[in-house]
Amino acid sequence: MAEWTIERAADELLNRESRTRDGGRITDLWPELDLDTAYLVQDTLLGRKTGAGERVVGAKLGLTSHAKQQRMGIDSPLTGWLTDAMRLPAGEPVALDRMIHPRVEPEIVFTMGERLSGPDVTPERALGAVASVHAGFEVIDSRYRDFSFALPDVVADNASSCRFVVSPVSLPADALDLAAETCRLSVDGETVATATGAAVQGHPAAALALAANSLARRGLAIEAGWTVLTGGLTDAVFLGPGVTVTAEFGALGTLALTGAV
Ligand code: OOG
Ligand code: MG
Repeated sequence: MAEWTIERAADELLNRESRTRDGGRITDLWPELDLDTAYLVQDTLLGRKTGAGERVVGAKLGLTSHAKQQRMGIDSPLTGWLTDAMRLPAGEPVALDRMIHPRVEPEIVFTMGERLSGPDVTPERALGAVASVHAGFEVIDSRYRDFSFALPDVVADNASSCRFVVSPVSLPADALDLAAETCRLSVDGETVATATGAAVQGHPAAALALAANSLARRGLAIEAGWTVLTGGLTDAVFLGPGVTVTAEFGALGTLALTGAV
């Protein structure tokens, strides 16, 4: 068997994605895959996608809430990339045929008005760079069997990114109390979880600052115009054909998503 390299790991994950097939943890086969190397895999994977014509439109945070950390068994937040191919229009059924085992999670989403470059970004400075705040959904899909991974695995896999939806309703950041913003998540009309914005790192702006500071360690910044997903407020829920997931936010409005039949 050929040796594991950054390129091979990126190709393995891309192959799983394009064949809609999951597989075992890469760290089981390549125990030397550490966090720094995993981010190089993530960037290589992104390079393959942009090389094929996709455009970077933002960044995502993952595992920023206790609910998500507990479910995935990993207590460290991470970042990943968003491309234009992942963006879905709000209100349309989501085609599931290219996905392995999709799950949906409600998130508070920022549109950036200014570039935000770490290190030492504070939540206050982060919020000052925001143009608007929105309700959103992330559809996550892991290229690992049963969403079972160690931190380097999920980092390499671009933080289980798959699709995202941003509500057309937007508010300026200073128009609402983001830590107190409520979210009720329901599946086919039945409430399954509730949370407030404080679920993500105490405040969504703290999550945004965390993203800027962690990207800065790799010489990267959050660019003006980008979309930033601040992380699932609640545990993610299964998305199947005909399943409707609704997130009722306090000030940010209600957003619903249905799996196409
Ligand atoms: C990892 C991605 C986590 C979030 O919002 O916490 C994430 C996973 O749960 O598979 O996107
Ligand atoms: Mg997410």
